[in-house]
Formats: sequence, C-alpha cells, structure tokens
Amino acid sequence: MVSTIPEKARRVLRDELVRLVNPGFDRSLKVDGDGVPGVVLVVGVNGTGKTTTIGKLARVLVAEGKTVVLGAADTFRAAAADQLQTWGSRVGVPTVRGPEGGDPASVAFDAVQQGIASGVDVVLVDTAGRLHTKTGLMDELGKIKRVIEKKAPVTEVLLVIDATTGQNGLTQARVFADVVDITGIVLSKLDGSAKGGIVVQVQRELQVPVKLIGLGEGVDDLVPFEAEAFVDALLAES
Ligand SMILES: Nc1nc2c(ncn2[C@@H]2O[C@H](COP(=O)(O)OP(=O)(O)O)[C@@H](O)[C@H]2O)c(=O)[nH]1
Ligand SMILES: [Mg+2]
Repeated sequence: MVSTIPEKARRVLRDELVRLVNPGFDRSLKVDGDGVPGVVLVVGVNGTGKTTTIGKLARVLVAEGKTVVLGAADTFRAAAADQLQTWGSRVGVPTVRGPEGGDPASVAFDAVQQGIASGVDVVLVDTAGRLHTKTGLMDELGKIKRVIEKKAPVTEVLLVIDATTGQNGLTQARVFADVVDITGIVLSKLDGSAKGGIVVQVQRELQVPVKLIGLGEGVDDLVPFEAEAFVDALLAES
C-alpha cells in the first residue's frame, strides 16, 4: 500500500542514521585508576563548555557514590578557577587551584597529589585551551598529561565541542587530536537549536566516540550519548 511507504522509508533512514552514528562504540567513561585516582583531562577551545562540563560530570560521579577532586589547571584567568570552584562547592567536592598565571601542569600535579592523599576515586582537570599557537597548546597539554602520569593514569581525555559551532568544531577537533590523544568527545549546548550534525564526521575523523552531551547550564544537564535516542531527536523535527 502506498500509505505504508513513507513509514518504511523513515524506518530505513532511521536504521541508516543509527548505523552512521555507530552504536557499536564503547561510550562508557573510564575513571578507574586501579588503586590510584582515575584522571579525566578536559580539553577544548575557550567557551565550548569545559568548566561547566566538569561541574556537571562531578555531579554525575558523586551521584554514583564516587569521591572527586577538581583541578583548576586553567590558570590563565583567576576567574576561571573561581568558576570551577563555584561548581565544586555546588556539587560538594574540593577544588585545587594555584596562583593566577601559574604553571597549569603544577596545578594538575597538585590536584592529583591531593586526590591520592585523600584517596578519592576521580580527579577532573580543567584546562585553558587557548588556541594561541599549536605548539603552545601542544607544549601545555603535553606537559600537563606527562606530569599527571607520574602519579596516576589519565584514564580519559575528553574534548568538548560546542554543537552550535558547526563545521568549526571539526577543525578544532583536528587541532586537538594532533596535540593530545583524545579518548572521548563531549558535545555541549545541544539544548539549543543545534542538532549535532557534526557527530558522525567528528567520530569518523577522530575515531573516538561522543560519550556525553550537554543539554543546558544546570547541574543535571549532562547525559550519556545514546545513538538511537540521538537519531530519533534528529528525525523528530525533520
Ligand atoms: N545552553 C548551554 N550552555 C552551556 C552548556 N555548556 C556550557 N554552557 C555555557 O557556555 C558558556 C561557556 O562555558 P564554560 O564552561 O565557561 O566554557 P569553557 O571556557 O570551555 O570552560 C557558559 O555560559 C556556560 O554556562 C550547555 O550544554 N548548554
Ligand atoms: Mg573554563
């Protein structure tokens, strides 16, 4: 019957989109440090939502019964550490910070050190992500990672991409992937008009999955990425 064709087509389209989004990816967050804290390094361009994501992620981890320390390795502006600390108090976890303009790697080191000393499960490290020069970024992130790894494993390097920036997000992903091994993508600001059409390309480009999506500025606005739900949301308004 003619009337059943559109629905069939829709189903085929849905299946094809789900396949493209790759439901086979392991999207679980790796935070097990095996005897020491697992460390999650959060990177990305300024304004994409790194600090907010860390606050929301801390909330998720605390809700799972885990203990958390935040490291304010964005030392470029004092306000950045204040913002992270505000999130820390909101969620009830301590924030380790250093002097404004101080060495980001040394703050990251101190945070992990404190995490080990107090026996927490996870340390979440915020970074500045200034795209001043690629070598500058590489030096900074590389050093942060190396310094942390003297003490505990970096179990995740999450790249935050603002869903509203479109193709620009793909360019950012390439730059960051060149300087540090990304293990997961966080797509922020999907609560707006953005539909996250970048998901397929960025996963293909980096060969890592979108693990989390940001759906707002509130504490509970970070959720796991689910391929099928994502495709259904894409199709709902088309
Ligand atoms: N609507 C919305 N806003 C967000 C989301 N994530 C972050 N923001 C906002 O984006 C702005 C930049 O976020 P911030 O965490 O400071 O970015 P950072 O510079 O990468 O640390 C802030 O105003 C956040 O409240 C999200 O998922 N949805
Ligand atoms: Mg920030």
